[in-house]
Order: sequence, then structure tokens, then C-alpha cells
Amino acid sequence: MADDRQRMPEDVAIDAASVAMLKKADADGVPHDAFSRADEQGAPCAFGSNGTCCRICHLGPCKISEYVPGVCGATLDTVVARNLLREVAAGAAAHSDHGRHLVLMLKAVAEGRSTDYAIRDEAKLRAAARAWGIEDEGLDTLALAAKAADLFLSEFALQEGKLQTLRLAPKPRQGAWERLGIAPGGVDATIVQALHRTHMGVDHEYKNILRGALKASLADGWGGSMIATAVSDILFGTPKPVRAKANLGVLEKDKVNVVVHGHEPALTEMLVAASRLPEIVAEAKAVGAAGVNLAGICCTANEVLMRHGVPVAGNFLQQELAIVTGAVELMITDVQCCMASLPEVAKHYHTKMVTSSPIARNADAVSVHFDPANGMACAKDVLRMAIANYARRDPAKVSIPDARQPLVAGFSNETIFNILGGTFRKSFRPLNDAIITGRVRGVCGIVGCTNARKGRVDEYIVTLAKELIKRNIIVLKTGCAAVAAGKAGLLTPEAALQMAGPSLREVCEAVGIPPVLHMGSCVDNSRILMAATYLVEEGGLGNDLSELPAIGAAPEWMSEKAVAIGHYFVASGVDVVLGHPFHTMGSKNVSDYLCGEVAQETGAKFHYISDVNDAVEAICAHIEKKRDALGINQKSERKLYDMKDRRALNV
Ligand code: NFS
Repeated sequence: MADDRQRMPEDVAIDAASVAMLKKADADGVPHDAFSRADEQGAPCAFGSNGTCCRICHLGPCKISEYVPGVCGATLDTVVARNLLREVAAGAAAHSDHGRHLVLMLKAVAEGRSTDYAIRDEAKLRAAARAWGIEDEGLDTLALAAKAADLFLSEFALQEGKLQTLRLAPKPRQGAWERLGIAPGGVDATIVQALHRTHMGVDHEYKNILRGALKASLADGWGGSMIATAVSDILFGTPKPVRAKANLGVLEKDKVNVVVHGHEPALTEMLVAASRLPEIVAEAKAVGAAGVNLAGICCTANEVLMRHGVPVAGNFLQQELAIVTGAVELMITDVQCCMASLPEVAKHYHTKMVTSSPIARNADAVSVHFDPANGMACAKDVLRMAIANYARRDPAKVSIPDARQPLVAGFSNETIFNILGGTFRKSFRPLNDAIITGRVRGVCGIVGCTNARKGRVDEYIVTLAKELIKRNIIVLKTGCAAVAAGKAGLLTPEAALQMAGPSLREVCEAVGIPPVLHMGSCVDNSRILMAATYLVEEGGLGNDLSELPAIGAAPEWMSEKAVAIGHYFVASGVDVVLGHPFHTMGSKNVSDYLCGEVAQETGAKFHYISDVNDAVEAICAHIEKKRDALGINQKSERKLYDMKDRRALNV
């Protein structure tokens, strides 16, 4: 048993496959996993969790309290707000650097420097050009791609003026950002400014700092992430509905299993293509395997799931457990959410650990050099390492849980438009009408991570989604929350329809969408922002995002990226429910602003709700309040129109 396990496997996860692998880890003598390390940590440091530890200069670290400021005089409110803004900046940086890499790749493809990749979705490129105001008359695909890449790069590099990407938002929202002074300029400059204003001795006004957090988050949601999604679609294809499977049982006993883990899709796209090459399949067969099986963890998984139907081995807290199956020949990680512990776990099995990003190495893993110019060669090398490692697999140590849930993913907005309106009259109208008539009460985006310290993994996420669809609220999913839903069968349209309330079910069956829609990775929360924008633009649900009967939830979040995402939803006018608070509880003023006063400025706020049943009630109440304000909750008499009435309607 893990040396420091205090909670039993059944106490930490609802998913039987994870429970089984935790038990196997104990039996195999793996000394630690994320859950046992969480137990070992014990109660978190109160100064850290309250956000009252200040270590931004070397007068400190200072332990701040209501009565004791820092050596420099920084108060509780200043320190808590400053720590939060730094988290937002880090989250925004992670998403945006990912976006930048994709734009550089688009530029390389456009300039013929990266022949392994291509423009897969010209329609998306042309649509993006229109959305960003790029003149595309007479330009061929590559010339337009070059122009788009330059514009996107300038969004990162901009020194004066505001992000052009903000123009995708509804006009009143853009006006609100201007009025509040939170419309960001260039992505890089905004993040630099966030770090600057939180340096010792700069910004001391907590509300000003928190507005800085909203601004930095907008540079992520409507900047770096929005661009990352657009460019991923242009380069790799806009997702369409695709059937696949999720959970550790997607690993295959008789194949060379390669797990892709992290966030950036560039190399992973090549691994998918390479794994299907006859020469690679033949090499796998030559070592006695039936072929190569790719499976994903975290958001890299979501990227290749959405575009290629590559199965998902698991979400965040299953990364160590995938190795514990004993059936993984190689795990390749890129950036973000890849635990430092992976090579330690891998030492107990035959799994080879490989890293592919120069900024995300691990001393105990092999690092490969990947750049877009050598994409296919690098992918083949990685697969060959995996194939060579197959012989080292110890059959006595292999136990793959019998858990693979079928699912449908791939709900980009383009797909939703097509499904709702058909190819020739793309439209959100049927969804707007269903919301206006009350058959669909509203929309909830359930996003974010899983957390080893907060209840049983996946439980809040899954229960919330089930309860909301039961109450006729349609659910949009991204990130690890989407994978949790997949493992629980909520992305199997037939099963989810059974669980949905009668009127939601009727609408979903009529228009052909499931009640829980997997919209992609965490950068694809930008798709949720755009879905909300399309609902506003379609008409009948107010003029701004803040008027929509819509809300976001991050029940089991843990990363700084989730902090940034929460902030850009609130800055965009969409309330957010968090299953546990930010590290702000040390300052009543900061918490009160985030969970109260900010609504007077952006039209939305945070709700810290630890109990899932309370969250269900709060979300339904919020949606009904928005419906009341829109005047769509009044029961209207059903009226039969004659020709004269129709003319009078002037439509
Ligand atoms: Ni999002 Fe995706 Fe998962 Fe959380 Fe990590 S993988 S980017 S941060 S843990 S949802």
C-alpha cells in the first residue's frame, strides 16, 4: 500500500477503473500517487490557502493578517488580490503560449517551412479572416494563411490599442470592457503588465488589482485561447461529431500502447497519422503486437478525440493510473498538467517516459526534439521507441480495467450550427426558440479539472450534469470535466437522453443534438464564449452575454488556467460556480467583491458552493432569474395566427 494513504481508493474516486488501479498500485508496491501525496500533505497551510502569504519580495515572506501587514505595509486585501492576479496571469500565459505556438506553426505552413502539416480547413480559415476583418479577396489559401498568421501574431505583440479579437464579442459587452478599463491590449503586454503591477510597491488598491485580473483573463479567453482554437481548427480541421470511447479500458492488451498527455496538439496530430502508417503497423507486428494503439490523457486527449476519435484513457487524475495498468509502452507529455511524478511511477513498470517540449522536461524522462519542420520524423521516432519497448512489457503486471464507455464528441459551434439549421441555413434559431419557449430552461457550461483533495474525483462534475439535464438545462462540456462526463456515460447520446428532462429530451430528439455536448479542450472554452455570443446574436435572449439564462461551473478545478477561465467568464457577464473557493478567503473584501460587487460592474460574479445539491439549486435559481428578467417566463396564451395577424407582425 502507498506508504501514506489515509483515504481508501473507494473514498477518492467514483470511477471503478480508477479504484481498481489504485489498489493495483498498492499491490505492485508503487509507493505514492496523487491521492496518497495529498493525504501526506495533510491540512494545507492556512496562509497559502487564504492567499495571505506574501513572498513577492525579500523583505518577506510575510504572514499577513488583519492586524499585521507585510514589512512594506501591504495589507491583507492587497496581498490576497495580488496573489490572485498572479494566478490569472499564469493561467492566461499557459493558454496563450499554446496559442502562440500554433500561430507560429500556421506561419511556417503558409511559408512552406513545415510540409508535414497543411491547412486542413480552408472554410474555417476564410471564416476566421472575415471575423478578424482580413481582406481575403483574390488571396490563395497559403497567402491568406500567412496574412492571418501575421494578424494573430500581432495580437500577441500589440503595444498600443486593444485586441482586435475583442470585436467578436457582442457590442454592449465590448462597451462594458471599455467603460471598466479592462479591455486588454496585446496578450503579451497584458500579462507583463499583470506581473508588473503585482511587483512589490506598485498596485495597492485591491479592486484595481482585481479588475487587472479580469483584464488579464480577457486577454486569455478572447485572445490567446480564442486564437488557439481558431488556428487549431484551421490546421487540423474543425471538429465534427465523432464516436469514440473513454476510460482506462481503451488501452489494448495486444497492441503497443502509446499515451499522449498534455495540451498542444501539434506533435500529437502527427503521432495519430504516423500510428496508422502501414510501415509502423508492420513494425509493431514484427515485435508480436497487433498494431499501435494511441490513447490520450487531459486536453491533448480532447484535441485528438474531437478531430480523430482517438480514445481517451482518462482525465487529470488518471495519468499515473494509466501507467499502473502495466500496458503502456510509452507516455509522451508536452505542456501543462503533466505530473512531475510520472517517471517515478513508470519505474515500477516498463513504461518509457518521453517529453517533447523544451520548456517542459523531466530529469527522469527522455526528451525528444520536436519542431513543426520535423513533425512526421519525430512522431515515427517516438512510435519506434514504443515498439522497441513492447518486449519489456511484463505480462504478469498487466491488468487493464474492463471500462470503456462509448461517447460522441466533436461539438464545435460550426457543427452545432449545421445540426440546428442544416448546411444551407446555418442557425442557432431552434436553440434560441427552445430557450424562449422554456422547453430548454437555459445553458450551463461545466468545465475544468479534477482535484485529489476535494471529495471523490468526478462526483461533483457528473452529479451536477445529471441533475441539470434532468431539470431541462442543456450542458456544455470541455476539458477534464468533459472526460468525466464521458466516463460516466453522459456523452452517450442515447443514455443521456434517458436522463434528460422531458422537454429537453424532446428538443434534443427533434434537432438531433445530445443534452450534454463535448465542445473540446480547455482552450476551447472560447467555443463556449462564442456559443453564448451566437445565442445573443440570434435574437430574443437580450443584447448582452450577461442577459442570457446561462452560467458556468468548475466543480473540481485545480489549475491556474481554471482561475483565468473563471475570471474571463465573469468578465464576459457569465456567473461562475466554483466547487471550492480561490485562495481568497483571507480577505473578506476580496471575496465579497468577487462574489458580489463585481456583478455591478460586469453583470456576473462567482459563487463558492461546495455542496453539489446546493449548486444545482443555485444554478436553477440563477437561470430562472435571468429568464424572468428577459420576460420569457410569463406564460403566453397560445394564439393561432391568420394571414392578417401575420402581416401585422411585420416579419
Ligand atoms: Ni484544463 Fe486541460 Fe484538465 Fe484542468 Fe489540466 S487538462 S487545460 S487544467 S486538469 S481541465
